[in-house]
Amino acid sequence: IQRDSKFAKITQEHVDHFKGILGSESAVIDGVSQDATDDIEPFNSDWMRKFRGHAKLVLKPSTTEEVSKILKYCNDNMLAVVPQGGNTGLVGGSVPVFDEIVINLSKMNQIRSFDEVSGILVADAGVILEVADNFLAEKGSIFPLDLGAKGSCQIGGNVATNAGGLRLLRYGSLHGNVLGIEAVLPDGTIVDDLSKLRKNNTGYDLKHLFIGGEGTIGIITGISIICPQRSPAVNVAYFGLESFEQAQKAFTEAKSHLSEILSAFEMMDGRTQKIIQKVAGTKLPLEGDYPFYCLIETSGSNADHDSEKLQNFLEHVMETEIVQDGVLAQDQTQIQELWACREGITECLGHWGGVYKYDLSIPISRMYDLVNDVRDRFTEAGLLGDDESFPVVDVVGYGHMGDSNLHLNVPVRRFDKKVEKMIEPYVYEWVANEKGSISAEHGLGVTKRPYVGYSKSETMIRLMKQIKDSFDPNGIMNPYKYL
Ligand code: FAD
Ligand code: 2HG
Ligand code: ZN
Repeated sequence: IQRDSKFAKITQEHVDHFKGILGSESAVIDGVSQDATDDIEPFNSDWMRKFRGHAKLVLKPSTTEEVSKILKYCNDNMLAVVPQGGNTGLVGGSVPVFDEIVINLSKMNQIRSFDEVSGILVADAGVILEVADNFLAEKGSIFPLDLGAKGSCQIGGNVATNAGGLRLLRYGSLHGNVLGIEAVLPDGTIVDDLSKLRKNNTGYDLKHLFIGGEGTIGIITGISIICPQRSPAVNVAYFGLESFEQAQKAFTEAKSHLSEILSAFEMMDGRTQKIIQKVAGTKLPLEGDYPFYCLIETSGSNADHDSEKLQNFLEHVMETEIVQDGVLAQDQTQIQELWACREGITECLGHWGGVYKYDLSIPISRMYDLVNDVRDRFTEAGLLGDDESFPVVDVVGYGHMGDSNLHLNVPVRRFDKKVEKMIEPYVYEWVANEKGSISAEHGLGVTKRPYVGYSKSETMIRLMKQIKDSFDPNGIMNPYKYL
């Protein structure tokens, strides 16, 4: 793709104008007069170090009014922008493609209110997810979303990507939990829809366009979200299984034995567990080697009752040989150790240099067949192997099994067109044949934009374009992505 010449290039005059809006110099990082400075680098490259933009300007507004003034000026002057939260997105959506201005929300980090009776939290978009959750923990509540990047991702970024995460199985998606949104449109209009109502059937529910909108129609500056009671009793079990069929049986059994206390059901293949052992030195919880592992979390209100249920479940699945071996965390430290076997995978996969990532919704019975098919393709082509001469290190699968969401990852020693051509569009065709989705939770960004047609019809894409055009007629919001 080429830089769209309709966008203006940043001048010193623009920079001076933004310095006027934001007041302090620290809210503007500017490499206009020099070449892009070191300070700008982290805002230009994504978490995977796969995408690198060339922004010369990063703006860090502290208030919704500042965001409004910035966007209005950008829109009037045809300056393209990229909204940026914690920059942990995995589809290249949070960094510029060319010289778009980065509007980073990290200074908008205040909790606005919390209602202890209803559990409704209202907060700035730039609050870090873990900070929000720690705040809620003190009030006996929990943020209804949890994910491995919680220490750096922002709740506004989570909403903008409609992140799914580790507890969707229990609490549902952000489309259900987010009650209201405050956002700024490209022309500077502030949309104040920070509703605290659970029920409100008074016309089109426009907040849903911002949830998962990936910064293409406006900037989310605040959210209101319903937060459930934090369960005093949390238990985690980790077990090894002989096959993916057994993992499916274990899931069915978990639903029937643990029912209302089941809060997560995650699957990791044996390869991912070997990788975290090798790369991060993680001590694996079980002695033997198994092709599949599952992690179950329960959250309930009565520790004794829940432990007994989980213990009985574990005995049942071991007696019936659904599960080969298992372990139950005995304390908080062990809970974290077990979770690390799941949450640590993404980081370790980057170890060899690059990763091709596919985040897919697939009918549960077919989830792992794709991983095997892709691995077979590389093996047959002689591209996968242990030593440096092979570009592909391995083909692994893990993910939110309870939500039929597979994370297919292909760690590589170097990015290679030959490798890419073997997976794309193969993977997308495979998923479309199963009526799945080519992006279950990470979004479209740069990487999935060309392939949206595998999951959305022409009519749907046309309607999406109409929505984009009506919110952002100049196309300044996060260009070259999404659509
Ligand atoms: P960014 O990466 O900064 O931005 C993401 C997108 O949202 C970009 O398009 C950006 O333009 C837009 N955006 C950001 N803030 C705003 C805003 N205020 N207004 C409008 N647009 C905005 N995702 C899952 O769904 N489930 C997981 O389990 C999960 N686990 C992860 C684990 C790791 C280790 C990592 C690195 C990522 C993981 N992700 C997961 C990816 C996930 O999308 C992000 O972690 C998170 O939701 C993005 O938040 P962020 O603040 O970092 O947003
Ligand atoms: C997770 O569930 C994230 O850990 C990241 O969604 C998945 O890296 C991935 O493919
Ligand atoms: Zn995930």
